Amino acid sequence: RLQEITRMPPSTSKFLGPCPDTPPGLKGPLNVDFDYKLTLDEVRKNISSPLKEGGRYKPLDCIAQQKVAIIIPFRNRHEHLKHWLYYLHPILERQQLDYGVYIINQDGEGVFNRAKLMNAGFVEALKEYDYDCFVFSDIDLVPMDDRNLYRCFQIPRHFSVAIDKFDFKLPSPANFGGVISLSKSQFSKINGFSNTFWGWGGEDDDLYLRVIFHGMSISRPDMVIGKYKMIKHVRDLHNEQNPVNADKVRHTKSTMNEDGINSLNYTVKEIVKDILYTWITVDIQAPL
Ligand code: UDH
Repeated sequence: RLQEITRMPPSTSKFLGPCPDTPPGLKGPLNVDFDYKLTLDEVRKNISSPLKEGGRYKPLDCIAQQKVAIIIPFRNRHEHLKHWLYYLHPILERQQLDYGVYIINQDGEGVFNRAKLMNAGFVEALKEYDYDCFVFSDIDLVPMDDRNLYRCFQIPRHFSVAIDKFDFKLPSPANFGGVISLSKSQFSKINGFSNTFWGWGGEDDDLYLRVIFHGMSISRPDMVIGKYKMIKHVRDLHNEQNPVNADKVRHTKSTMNEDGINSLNYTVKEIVKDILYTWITVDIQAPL
């Protein structure tokens, strides 16, 4: 027995093959509810994946096909964060991703800017690791089927196509909000999100147009695999619907190449590494 063990190579990592296209451990449809009460510490204890500090994971028995940064825009949604982490870490492990979770926390009480936080997340995640795929996800959306693979595709991907709040129907064919992915090159090609959509609305439509105006389209899972539960909430403070935003989308074509990753400015106030996530507080110069 001892002989057998000593004959094994000292490190098996260089002998690992690529992970299969279809991860073998997926469960399909999942039960998702938000009725349980757990503290963040209980969530930490509950998750059996061998996570590394910063909410990082990679499969142990194969080389992941993609390196995926999950970027979540955030302010004052701690209950939602717990639910998201509780459900998503086990799903992402089963999906055999080499991934990291980035919570991009908007500093201060100024007007919220979801899209600018996404851009900051893209830049910050790339400082840490050579990610080739970016999943941008709202904190309140949990997939109800783990076959909805959080990875990148030949064209930008829209994951959250059938949300319970919208009767499991796609609100419009141009819908590109909620949970989406773009590869590093797709995101760079469109110059990321706009930085100028303050308050609620429009930034997801602007992103959709950026994709279309750069000659791409979007792909989606079917309406069974693309089911989501949204955590119920009221409208947040300082994220009122902004009537200016709808009009801005009419100018996307002329503004997109000057407004985005290439014009992004923000300052990092704090980076905290938890076992479940990397928490980055950013000052995005929000108007009060
Ligand atoms: N977000 C925060 N904090 C905020 C605002 C937004 O973390 O104060 C993030 C969070 O990830 C959220 C995402 O930005 O999931 C999108 O914002 P949203 O949830 O406000 O947008 P949604 O379209 O809801 O989901 C709109 C208001 C719903 C009012 C419902 C009244 N029944």
